[in-house]
Amino acid sequence: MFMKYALYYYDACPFCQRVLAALPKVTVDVEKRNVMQNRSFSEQQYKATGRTTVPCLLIEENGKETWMYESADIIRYLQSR
Ligand SMILES: N[C@@H](CCC(=O)N[C@@H](CS)C(=O)NCC(=O)O)C(=O)O
Repeated sequence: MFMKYALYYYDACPFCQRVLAALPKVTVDVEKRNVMQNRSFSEQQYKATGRTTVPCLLIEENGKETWMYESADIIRYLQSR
């Protein structure tokens, strides 16, 4: 099964920092997408979800996209992979 993960975040967001701090200990690769440095990430997120809240985890599973909000949920999800 093909799985890909991308974290939408920006540095000044404390909830994002919690997720970023958890990344070194998870076993999957997570691409970091800084929405302040690249507005197209924000636009993509808004088009898909109607929100620009961060952190947000994009999960791609065999072409199917799932967008997950809430730092605690994202951390729990990644730690269970
Ligand atoms: N409960 C959320 C809080 C996320 C949150 O408040 N993010 C702020 C940045 S620190 C944000 O994106 N606010 C703008 C918005 O919600 O559109 C979490 O833990 O992930």
